[in-house]
Amino acid sequence: MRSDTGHIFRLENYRPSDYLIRKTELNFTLEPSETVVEAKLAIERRSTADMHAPLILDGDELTLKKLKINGQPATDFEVTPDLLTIRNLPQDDNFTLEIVTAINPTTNRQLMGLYRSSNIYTTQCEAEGFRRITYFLDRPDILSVYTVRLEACKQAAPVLLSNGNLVSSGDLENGRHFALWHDPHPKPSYLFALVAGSLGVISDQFTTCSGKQVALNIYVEHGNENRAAYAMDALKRAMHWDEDVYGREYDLDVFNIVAVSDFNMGAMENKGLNIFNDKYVLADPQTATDSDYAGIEAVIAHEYFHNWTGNRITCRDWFQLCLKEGLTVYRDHEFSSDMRSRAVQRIDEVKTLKAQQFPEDAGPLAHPVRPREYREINNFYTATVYEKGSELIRMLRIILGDDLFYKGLDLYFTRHDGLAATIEDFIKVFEDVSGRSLAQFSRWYDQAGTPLVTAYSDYNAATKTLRLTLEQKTEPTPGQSHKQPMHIPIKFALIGADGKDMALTGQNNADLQEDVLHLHEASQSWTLHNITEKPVLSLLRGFSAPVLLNQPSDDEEQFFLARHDSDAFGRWQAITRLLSRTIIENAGLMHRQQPLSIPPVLAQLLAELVQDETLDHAFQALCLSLPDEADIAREIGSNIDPDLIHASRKALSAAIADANAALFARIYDALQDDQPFTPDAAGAGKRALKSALLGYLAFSDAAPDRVYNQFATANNMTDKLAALTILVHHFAAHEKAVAALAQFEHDYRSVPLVMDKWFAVQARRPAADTLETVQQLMQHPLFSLDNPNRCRALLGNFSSGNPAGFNRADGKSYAFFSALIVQIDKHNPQLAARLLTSLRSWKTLEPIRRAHIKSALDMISRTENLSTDVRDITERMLA
Ligand code: B3K
Ligand code: ZN
Repeated sequence: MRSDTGHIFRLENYRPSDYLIRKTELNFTLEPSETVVEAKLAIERRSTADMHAPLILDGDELTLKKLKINGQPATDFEVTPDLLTIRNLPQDDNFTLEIVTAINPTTNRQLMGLYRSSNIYTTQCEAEGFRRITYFLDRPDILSVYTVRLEACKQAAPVLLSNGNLVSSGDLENGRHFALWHDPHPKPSYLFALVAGSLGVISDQFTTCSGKQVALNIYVEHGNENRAAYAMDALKRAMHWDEDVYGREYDLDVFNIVAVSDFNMGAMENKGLNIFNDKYVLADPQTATDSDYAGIEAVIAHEYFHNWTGNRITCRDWFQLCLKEGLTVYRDHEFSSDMRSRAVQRIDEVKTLKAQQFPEDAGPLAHPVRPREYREINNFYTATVYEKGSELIRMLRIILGDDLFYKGLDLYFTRHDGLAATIEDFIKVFEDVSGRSLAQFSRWYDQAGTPLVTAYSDYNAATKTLRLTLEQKTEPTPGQSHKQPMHIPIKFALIGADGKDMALTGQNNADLQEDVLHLHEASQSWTLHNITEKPVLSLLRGFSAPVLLNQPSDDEEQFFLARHDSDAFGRWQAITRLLSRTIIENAGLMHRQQPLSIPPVLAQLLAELVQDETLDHAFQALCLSLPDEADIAREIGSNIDPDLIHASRKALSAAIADANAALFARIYDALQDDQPFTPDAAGAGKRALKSALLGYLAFSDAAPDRVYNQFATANNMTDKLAALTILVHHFAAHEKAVAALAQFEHDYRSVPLVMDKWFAVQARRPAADTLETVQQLMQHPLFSLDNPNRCRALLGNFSSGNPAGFNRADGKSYAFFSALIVQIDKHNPQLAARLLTSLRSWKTLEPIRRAHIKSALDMISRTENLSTDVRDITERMLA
């Protein structure tokens, strides 16, 4: 492993490279334990560079076999596994460099660079994996045209793929064969990919808007071919959508996707050759849940959309990561909204943002959407860069309006096509098309932390005016003690007693569009005229800005919004607020050993919602699901006792279940059907509602049998897994739960992605002895610390999906978990560092647990030879 240098990379130190690599020819002689890589690079010295500037190429664990300059063996160079420095280069500004390296794909357990997974050679180069293949200027502003020749044993690797279009292929002596690929689009090294092995394939075609035929292939492990149809369908829909909505056409003859089982993240957008984690390709009704289907649709689209936002226009440096990621997440969110229910999609997005990004922004790992410094770039593929990055694009669209937003993007695509760009370039296109300054808006990229917006309103019946005041405040974050006011667009409406939005025309205020308040100052007021009755305020509609909203308002107003807000998001927000308040209040009462107080109107509200036939099932399911324990913990913010939150939340579920037992049972029964499974949004909504109801029915006497019945009779994985989860989480020791777990294991032993669900369900059981269960499951023959999906299923779900079970007051889970992080770090630092971020909110826990976590982090910190990845996260968490 590359050793930790402790070096900190800073945006302000960016400078262009002295040399460019115009062409890259690679020849791979693929062998499991020694693959030889011959690189021939057409180098150009920049006109601004010093003639004597050395050429310093990045490497990582490389063995140099040969080095030639203009065909002659090089003499003046220094080489280590991590660096190749060449001096006294030819006077001519253009010369060729030939580099031969040898690498071992089989022992590469980091899953970066070239590695073998289930006998398939595959690569992952983003962010800095290409330097594990050959010495190179491994930085995103070095764009090169690649020609790649692959050679391997034909029997072991009948499929040979790389980026671009296939030029030629054929047989060689000794049972070997080759393929030659050429990618005409200059690209950074992080988008290089190759795949070689024995794979099954499903194929299709796409005709682009200008009539070009594109061959589409999805390669999978043999036997999985019949589980790739949904991914193919999603790909074609994504290709159409990008043409329709953004005018973006695909630009090669072929688009290949390969699904592999050992992959550090979800997928990778390599030019013309996307490589995916199995999880985001393989699906059929028997093995995939509705959320798996939605995930496949979103990730297939996301990687495809990168072809323009990321590949054709890439990032100048890694500080600009959000340039491609935030924008592409925004695009995949919009795609999913168009494919499914927009309101439900938006609520899901906000739930994810709040669950993943808000805690990051509120804790020791907080960083701006565009960080200014990093020690290990892999640690910055975060919810802040991705999800908050996407929210910034959404705000930009609200601020500019649709027309200027699309005009700006068109300009971005023409002005920067084929280049490596920055956030400043991106902002500039919108300033140019609108003639407006976006200087204040740009602060969103540089200032970390979630702004808290407090709203006050004052209605004057005599003057028929409403005075609205909004204040914003952002708490200090690491390295940023002073925060400046941001431009925050707050969508809003005033709702009259009849439950309808009031008309808001002619308000004559520059910072008030029809339905948006533009907050620029630390505190700002608006006076609205001709308001004929005291309205109820619906604020932050559609979650128009990634802020925390503090709106002093009584429960009555929240109930009103829960019933009448015409914005579905606003409605859900009001319901969630009411449910959270109740759980928090009762946690306090429990702590003081006082009787609980659960207003019956809450159960009544949910009963009304579930009977309202104008609402779609998915939305009803969202309203019925109580806020997660982690959501509640975030609302409380400090001195958290996860046991109290768990108990209080459960008490509220029980009370709602009790009050609505007959109604919920009736609706649940009415939702049963024997229609064949379809993965569309309507079917998914129905299943979500059914399982939300079943969750409440778990509190009734007949529960285990009823839940087991859904488990046993389900014709799809969504229903089956929902039932299994309820059985295991509510009735762990009950014979039905034990039987269901055993049956599930028996039925799906040979399907790793489904076994991940089996591991996850057990890891998420909210009980003190889940630690022992997890320890036992680590001995399961199908568990492996080498496989990221298995680790995330068992250890990720335990540490970040089970607040009550993981946070045992005796601290034993923390000790166990931290020891494992150290162990995983030895072979897969990225995975270890990512898992470790589960502890990012540790400072919000009550003092006893906090002290235990501190010791666990101290133990990691004292460990020698930690990777840069884990050292960086540990030190920032302890700072
Ligand atoms: N760009 C990749 C992520 C690479 C992560 C490297 N540590 C997938 C994506 O965002 O589409
Ligand atoms: Zn991406």
